[in-house]
Amino acid sequence: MNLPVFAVVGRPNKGKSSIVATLARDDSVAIESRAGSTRETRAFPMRVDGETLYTLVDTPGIQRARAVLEWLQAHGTDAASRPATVRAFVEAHQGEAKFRDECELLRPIIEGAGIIYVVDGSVPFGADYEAEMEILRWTGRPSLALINPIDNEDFAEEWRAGLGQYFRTVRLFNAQRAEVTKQLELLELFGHLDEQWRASLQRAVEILRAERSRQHREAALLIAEWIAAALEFQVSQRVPEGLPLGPVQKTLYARFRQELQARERRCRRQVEEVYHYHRLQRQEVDLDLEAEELFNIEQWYLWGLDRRALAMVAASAGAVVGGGTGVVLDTVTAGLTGGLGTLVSGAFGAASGGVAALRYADEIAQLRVKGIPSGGKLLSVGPSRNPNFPFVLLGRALLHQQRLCTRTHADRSALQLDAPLMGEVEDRDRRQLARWFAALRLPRKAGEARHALADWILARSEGR
Ligand SMILES: Nc1nc2c(ncn2[C@@H]2O[C@H](COP(=O)(O)OP(=O)(O)O)[C@@H](O)[C@H]2O)c(=O)[nH]1
Ligand SMILES: [Mg+2]
Repeated sequence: MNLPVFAVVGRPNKGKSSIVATLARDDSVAIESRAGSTRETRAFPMRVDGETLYTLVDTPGIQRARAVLEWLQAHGTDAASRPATVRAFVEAHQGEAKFRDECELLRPIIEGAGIIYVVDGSVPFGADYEAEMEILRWTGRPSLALINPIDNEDFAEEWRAGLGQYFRTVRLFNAQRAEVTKQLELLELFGHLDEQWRASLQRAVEILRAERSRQHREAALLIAEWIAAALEFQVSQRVPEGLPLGPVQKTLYARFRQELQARERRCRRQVEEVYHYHRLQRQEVDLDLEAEELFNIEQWYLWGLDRRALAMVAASAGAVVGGGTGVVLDTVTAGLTGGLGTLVSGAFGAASGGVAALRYADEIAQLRVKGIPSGGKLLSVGPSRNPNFPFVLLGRALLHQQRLCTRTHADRSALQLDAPLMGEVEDRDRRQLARWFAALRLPRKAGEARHALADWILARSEGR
């Protein structure tokens, strides 16, 4: 089958490699601020489930267009023979150092690739670009031009007019930030330019749409599973008769915290894999159980969870549970280990007058001490009963997922995860979430709640 191949061409440092990375969804494509870093032509196939849908070819920058065009004009006879003249140029200059880059970038085109010509919309158009556009026209291959607004769009209109003389199709396309819908539009556009690729590209677009939905679904399930697991997470340790409990309490709480953090990181890596990010750098802050997020009333406001809302949420969750007392209202932080307990009372004492607020705060992870028949004690920390805990986990997971969905594989900046948690959860949704979180804590209802939560997360990611 004749699969579409696109050669991405243009001057050095215009975002060619970035467009290849974005359209091939490949974060291994080399992108550098140094001009002339791409010296070889390299093909990057776009594969879904092992099937190649189309191929992007990254090429070195055009630099000696005028000399090439002079050669072509001296050797070309008529318009019909122009593509053959371009081929003759490549054959005649094969291996010559002077035209090395030009031969490299023309080769895939004379072998049948379509052309994506890239310019920078933040610098002015100039007549000296005309030689290279003319060469591309000589190849006779289907083509379109993309204006990449590297710093801004200041000269986009000027470019549009200039490019319009050489290309039937000109689009503004941000190499590093183009949304998925924009990427798919571009593929469809190319299908219209070349009849023989129309069917393949239409199919590619359908497969990519389906893949996107599958990715959102998998990510939603991973996040729901992580939150469900976090809500039942517990660590315990035996302490032989006669040994002091204090030191064990401390290490046990540290373990609880570290393992939760590790699980959250694991969930994030899995979600990144789902969206095909394999070498992301991140700017992230680990889940901190003593942190503001959980104990700071400001953060609750961020979620719309002021104390009254939280009490309501807890009460409605209690109704679902059917236990009368609900999940949180009656418990006090009695069981907390010293350090954490002090911290909680400190934070809330200062913020809102002590015990009343503590009642809503609940403990993050209750410490339990049980006698065991063989002698000694069993100490356990968790699971967390704090009503705010799953909201914080969800907020962090949604932020991470949203950042992944709105970036491209050309963006090499660190993933910014130290932003505030997302705030826009509607009142109704918040109450619904609280009910699912309560149900997640009940073995009989957990499965159903996990699915409901995953569906809710999925609905939020649609359209991204
Ligand atoms: N801000 C911004 N920078 C870009 C964009 N496209 C490319 N760059 C940067 O420009 C430089 C060259 O990009 P690259 O894709 O390697 O260009 P190439 O030489 O044409 O392949 C890199 O530092 C990119 O990060 C863009 O759309 N926005
Ligand atoms: Mg490059």
